[in-house]
Amino acid sequence: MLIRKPADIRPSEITTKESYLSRRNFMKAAALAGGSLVAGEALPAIIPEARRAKLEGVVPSEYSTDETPNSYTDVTTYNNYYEFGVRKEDPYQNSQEFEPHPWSIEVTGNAEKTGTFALEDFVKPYTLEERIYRLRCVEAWSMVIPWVGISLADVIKQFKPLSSAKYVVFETLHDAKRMPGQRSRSLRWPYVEGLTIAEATNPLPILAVGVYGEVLPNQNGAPIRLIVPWKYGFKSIKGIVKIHFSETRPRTSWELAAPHEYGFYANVNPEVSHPRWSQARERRIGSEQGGGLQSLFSAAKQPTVMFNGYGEHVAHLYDGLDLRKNF
Ligand SMILES: Nc1nc2c(c(=O)[nH]1)N[C@H]1C(S)=C(S)[C@@H](COP(=O)(O)O)O[C@H]1N2
Ligand SMILES: [Mo]
Repeated sequence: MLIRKPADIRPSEITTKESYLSRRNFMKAAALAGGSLVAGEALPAIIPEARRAKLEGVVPSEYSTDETPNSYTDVTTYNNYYEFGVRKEDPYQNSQEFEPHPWSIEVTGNAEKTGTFALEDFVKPYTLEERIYRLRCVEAWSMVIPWVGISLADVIKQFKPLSSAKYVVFETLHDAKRMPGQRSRSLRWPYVEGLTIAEATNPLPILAVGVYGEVLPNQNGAPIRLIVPWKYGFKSIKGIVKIHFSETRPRTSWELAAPHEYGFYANVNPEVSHPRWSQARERRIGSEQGGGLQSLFSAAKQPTVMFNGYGEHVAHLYDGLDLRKNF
């Protein structure tokens, strides 16, 4: 695996892991001391338009993992985002010209409230939380990423879905002029993903607008993308322009591309192999471990955990469901 260093990011601009972690500990201590006080004082979410702008009023989340996050370079140069090309380095290399502002999100379907909302207005009512989550790609690699986002459950409740809304469907921007990967038929466009209403209203999923305390880089799905930490990475759709409350289950992009390989549920499951490879183990991405024992260690595969380790929060969603059939 070859990871290129972003040429136009000076090392001084990259948040060092040390300074980042000490800030994180400070935030944790503040949260423990102040609890709701800290959350109560959070500013309404404002999404600045400048690249790498800091997000204000971010509060730490109880759902964060204690694992050490991957470096900023790992998180922003090793990506899947077929709208900008199919190789891991393509999204970083091909998305820098992309302008994600202005941006609006259309909410349609079986809900009391629907309409088209400017990104600002869409995000404003909610608290920005830092959620450090593991991301497990179906390709058997993983990272730990300090996302910043808003609770998807809070957003969904606000639109008051009707009882006929059984699924929440998400769509990525479809604009081949701005997304060069869409000029090829690597997938059927627009990219579509979906969750059951129970999954979408579970406390874990977020709509991320930032990473490492800053606005989302284009390659990570700017300006807004989904994060569903107990599912394979492809469920975490980027560049969302549409949210639809549906009575019927959507046919998602990866299901359409290869139905035997990518199921609708896509729950991380070490016992159910992808038809072409095992899901029992995973490789933690690590390009900046500094060589020696550490890099040997990080290159080694580690066992994959059921539901990516989030079982206590989500296993009940699948009671009585055969997870081999419903993969
Ligand atoms: N629109 C869109 N969303 C997408 C993808 C994509 O190709 N297009 N790739 C998915 C896959 S396979 C993964 S593993 C994650 C990667 O997210 P990251 O690059 O921020 O780590 O994004 C997901 N979201
Ligand atoms: Mo993935």
